[in-house]
Amino acid sequence: MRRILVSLVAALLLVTGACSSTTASGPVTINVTIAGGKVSPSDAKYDVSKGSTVTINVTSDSADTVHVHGYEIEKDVVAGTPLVIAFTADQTGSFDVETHVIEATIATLNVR
Ligand SMILES: [Cu+2]
Repeated sequence: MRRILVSLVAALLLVTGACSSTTASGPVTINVTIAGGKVSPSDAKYDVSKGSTVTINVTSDSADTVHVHGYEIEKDVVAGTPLVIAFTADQTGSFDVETHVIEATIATLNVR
């Protein structure tokens, strides 16, 4: 019984890992949609290799601000106008990407 449970948990981790996180080294692209006061993805985890380019494409139906913690990149999003934030992940650590108007966490970047 315990063994079944363990493999079930492992399978679940594999499935959720495949959806919400990318482990590949190289560039990371995150496509963000803010609509109706909700953000997608919401609280996704991304593994990023140090030195990789991170590109965050944001489209929103309302004005907001996107903040990449640690890198201190903060950009205003205009409703209906796509915003691109691109930077090199040259600091290691765990960094939240947030919206400051609807106060949501879009993603956490784990740079190592
Ligand atoms: Cu913030």
